[in-house]
Amino acid sequence: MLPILYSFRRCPYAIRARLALCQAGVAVALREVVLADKPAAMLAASPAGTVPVLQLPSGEVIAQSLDIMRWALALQDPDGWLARGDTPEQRALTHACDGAFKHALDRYKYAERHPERSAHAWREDAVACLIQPLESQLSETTHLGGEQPGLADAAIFPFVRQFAAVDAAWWVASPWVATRRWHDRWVASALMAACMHKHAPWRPGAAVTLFPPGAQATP
Ligand SMILES: N[C@@H](CCC(=O)N[C@@H](CS)C(=O)NCC(=O)O)C(=O)O
Repeated sequence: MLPILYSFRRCPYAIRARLALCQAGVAVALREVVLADKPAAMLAASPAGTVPVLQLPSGEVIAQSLDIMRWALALQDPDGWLARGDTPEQRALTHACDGAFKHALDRYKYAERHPERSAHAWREDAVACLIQPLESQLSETTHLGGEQPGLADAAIFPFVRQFAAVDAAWWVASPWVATRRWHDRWVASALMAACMHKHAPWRPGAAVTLFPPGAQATP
């Protein structure tokens, strides 16, 4: 029996979980979810109803994306993502990403729903709490923990991807050269390609979709 991953292709939390599972080479049965029509089996496993959710064969449920990343990399971590990418400084950046940055990103992205401030003001907040700190580190090293990527890079990148896409013309002309280079490397990576395949929504009784692509059901 494989662990089951309830996932949504474009969700940044689900993307970070898939990046870690793929990097670790840990096989799961992927169940693509439509957020407006969540499967009863997923809600039974995790009533909070957020993706990603990982349900282990033991019945244990991991419903936080960072916990799924750490679970996968604790099993197999061929390139040392945990050792390189989980320092206190990087944890602080990931915390800023999931907190203040995500808050500002949602409002920058859907500024019309938050007329109390302009899109520009939300974007300034997002830059101050994450993009600037990223830029100062990535001006020194290719990735957050050195020349090779680690956990924090994979945890943070999907959110920067979303930020960059809100106003792509602004992003490509922005002064965040090192962060853009880092973002572009991740966008073009084999790992992202493997994580972004499109899958039809899962229905009870559907054939198993193995993830990462090419994974073997039995070791
Ligand atoms: N803290 C959670 C957050 C996950 C989350 O908020 N995912 C969003 C999708 S990007 C979600 O499922 N939202 C519920 C919904 O849209 O119904 C984690 O790290 O996994």
